[in-house]
Amino acid sequence: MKPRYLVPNDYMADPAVHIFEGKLFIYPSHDRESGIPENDNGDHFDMNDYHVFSMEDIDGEVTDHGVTLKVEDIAWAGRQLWDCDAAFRNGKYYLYFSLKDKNDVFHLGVAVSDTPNGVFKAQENPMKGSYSIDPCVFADDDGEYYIYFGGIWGGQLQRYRNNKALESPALPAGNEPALCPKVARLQEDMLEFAEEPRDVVILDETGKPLMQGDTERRFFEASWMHKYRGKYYYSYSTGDTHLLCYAIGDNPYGPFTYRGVILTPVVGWTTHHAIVEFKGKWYLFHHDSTPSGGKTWLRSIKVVELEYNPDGTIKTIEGIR
Ligand code: FUB
Repeated sequence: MKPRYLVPNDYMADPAVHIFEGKLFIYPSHDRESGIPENDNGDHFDMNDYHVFSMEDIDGEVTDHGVTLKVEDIAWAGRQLWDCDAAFRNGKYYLYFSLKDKNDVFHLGVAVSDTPNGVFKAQENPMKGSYSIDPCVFADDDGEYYIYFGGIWGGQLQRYRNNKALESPALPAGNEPALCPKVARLQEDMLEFAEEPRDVVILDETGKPLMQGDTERRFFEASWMHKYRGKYYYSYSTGDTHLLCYAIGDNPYGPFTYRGVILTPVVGWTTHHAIVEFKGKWYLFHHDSTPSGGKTWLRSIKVVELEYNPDGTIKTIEGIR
């Protein structure tokens, strides 16, 4: 399949994708030109609402369901609606989002709707004990739901250790184990963590945790989880080395063993994705900044087919063709 841009008339990024009601539903963040200069904190990603999109077929029409949640409708909001994800449980749809509070600290929020396309109503407060960015919710076959999250640099993960805020942010040294993304099982009401978040440990081929200096393999942001032939595939972005990578484990908590690159760098600084099976084929939804002429803060979502090798490894996709 030829890679396809999905929303050519606007800028959307960070796609999360799920099959609801037999259709593909896409939950992106909504980039806009705010005039804020680019910096390492990501201040240029000053997004202030979300749209939801759906498709009945991978090459079919993309329906824009309009604005489904806005910064101004979230009581605890400061600024910056970054990556989000959605889940369905017990007849309700839940939208998980990254947002800075009034003190400019990122937390995760939840908003609820009766339909997959929203409108979503946000809870009064952030999820208790949540921090950093990029929620990804995974529904396991046994009925449990898990939330993965975290992102370094502008995503603020370096401000925490053992789920507690540090007095001053600190990244590990290059020869120390890398900062890990987090995972927690969700409560049955889907509104809070059911447990303290745990580290998602990514191991190298010798069984040792990846080091912070291993920048082509260590975690930076953009968690995604999918299951293939009974194995758990945790995938993520390496941020400043611009790769989408994956690691395989035997359960939702890991550890996961690094297995390779899913997508080589694209045009634009960030790379972010979702992997889903739809009508018997697997797809990688991701974004790049080609349509905006390389402006990192104006990204466009696209889809391309993803293929596995017979041994369950993923065939690397070239980001720039
Ligand atoms: O869209 C803002 C941030 O850029 C996301 O939260 C990160 O994953 C990166 O794509």
